[in-house]
Amino acid sequence: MEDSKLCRYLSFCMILTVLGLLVNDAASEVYTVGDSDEWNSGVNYGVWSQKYNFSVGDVLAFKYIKGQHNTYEVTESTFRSCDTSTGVLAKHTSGNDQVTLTEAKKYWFVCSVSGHCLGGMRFGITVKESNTTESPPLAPQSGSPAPPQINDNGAQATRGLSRWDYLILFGVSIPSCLVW
Ligand SMILES: *[C@@H]1O[C@H](CO)[C@@H](O)[C@H](O)[C@H]1NC(C)=O
Ligand SMILES: *[C@@H]1O[C@H](CO)[C@@H](O)[C@H](O)[C@H]1NC(C)=O
Ligand SMILES: [Cu+2]
Repeated sequence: MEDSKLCRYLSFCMILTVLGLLVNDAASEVYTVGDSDEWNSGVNYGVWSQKYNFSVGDVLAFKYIKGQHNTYEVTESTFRSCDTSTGVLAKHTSGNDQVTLTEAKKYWFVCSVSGHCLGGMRFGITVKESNTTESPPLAPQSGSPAPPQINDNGAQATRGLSRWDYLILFGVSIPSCLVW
C-alpha cells in the first residue's frame, strides 16, 4: 500500500476521533453538587437540584471530606425514608465522587451517615435525554466495515453529534487504522 494513502486514512481516523471527543465534551457538563457549599450538612439540596437542567452525559461531582459523608444513589422510597438498609443502587465514598448520569430517568441521592439524609443531604433530579443524542442510534454493524461505510458514518458524525455515533465511529475507526 502507498504511504500517502495510509497517511490519508490515518489522518481521517484521527480527525474522526478528535471530532468525537470534542462533541462529547461539548455535550456534557460537570455540576458540583451544592456549588460552593459542596456536599455537606446544613445545605438544602432540594433547592440546589432545582437550579439546573440535567441531561444524559452530565456528571455530578460530590465533594466532601472523605469519611465525613458519602454518596449513595438510591431508590425513590429510600430517598423518602432515608433508610439505606435497602434500596441502595450505588455507593461512592471517595470524597470526590464523579457520578455520570448515563440514563434519562429520575436519580435519587442521599448521604447515608446517620442523621445526614434526614437533615437535608438528599435530593432527586430528573435527567433528560440530551438533545445531542436524539438522532437514532445507528444499527450495530457486524463484520469488517468497508471504507464507504466509514464515509457514511463520518458524514453522520458532523450532523448527528451523538455519543452513540461517536462510540460506533470509534469502533469503526480503530480497526480501519489497523487495516489500512
Ligand atoms: C430548564 O428548562 C426549562 C424548560 O425547558 C427552562 O424554562 C429553564 O430555564 C431551564 N433552566 C435552566 C437553569 O437552564
Ligand atoms: C431539546 O429539544 C427539545 C425538543 O426537541 C426542545 O424543546 C428543547 O428546547 C431542547 N433543549 C435544548 C437545551 O436545546
Ligand atoms: Cu453526610
